[in-house]
Amino acid sequence: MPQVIEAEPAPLSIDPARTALLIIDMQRDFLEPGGFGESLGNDVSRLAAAIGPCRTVLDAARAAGLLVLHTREGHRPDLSDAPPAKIARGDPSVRIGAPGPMGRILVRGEPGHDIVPELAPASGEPVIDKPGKGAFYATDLDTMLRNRGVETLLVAGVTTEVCIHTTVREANDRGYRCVVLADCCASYFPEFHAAGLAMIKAQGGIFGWVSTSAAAISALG
Ligand code: TIU
Repeated sequence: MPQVIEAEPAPLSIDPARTALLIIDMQRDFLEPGGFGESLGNDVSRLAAAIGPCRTVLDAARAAGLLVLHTREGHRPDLSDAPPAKIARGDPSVRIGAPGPMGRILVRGEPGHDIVPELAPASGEPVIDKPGKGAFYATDLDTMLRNRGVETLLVAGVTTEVCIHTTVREANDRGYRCVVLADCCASYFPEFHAAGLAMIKAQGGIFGWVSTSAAAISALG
């Protein structure tokens, strides 16, 4: 049964059977002190506000039987999939692969790579490990979505102007309709969060739509 979700620049009709919730990189490495986000000089406490709204949408999506997918940004322990240009940023003592209080920074299998407990994936929910900012680059996300007939993505996670933006641009070019849930996303820079959302919905929705957790829950309910 199609449902209408309130969004900008215009409401959107979605078919829940062809809609997926994509939660991007809600990992300890970005949200907690001692991880990758803090190693880049960021105030990681700025991302906490997205956890609660993400959880309410996650609960609603599970109750509605939506496909839920989670992504994690990170690298193989030998860093063979980490471009040297990506590693060579910031303070050398806390670069990707360096030891930290949550294990090696941005490395798969380390505690910091885990999704925060509030949003832990449930059994059967695909988890996509991605080496880049975009969730489609060097992953099987597109294959999974096409095999399930997905046409619309409800997008949540961090950070708005980096991994959310890159993923939404990749998804838009692949033909998916992206509805970015504003309060389920966050940035270390409030002004980038606001500008990032404005860019998505400008020009008649050039990359997608912007909505809220409440609107998504209402449409799924
Ligand atoms: N630094 C920053 O804002 N973000 C990232 O490095 N990755 C994601 O956004 N997930």
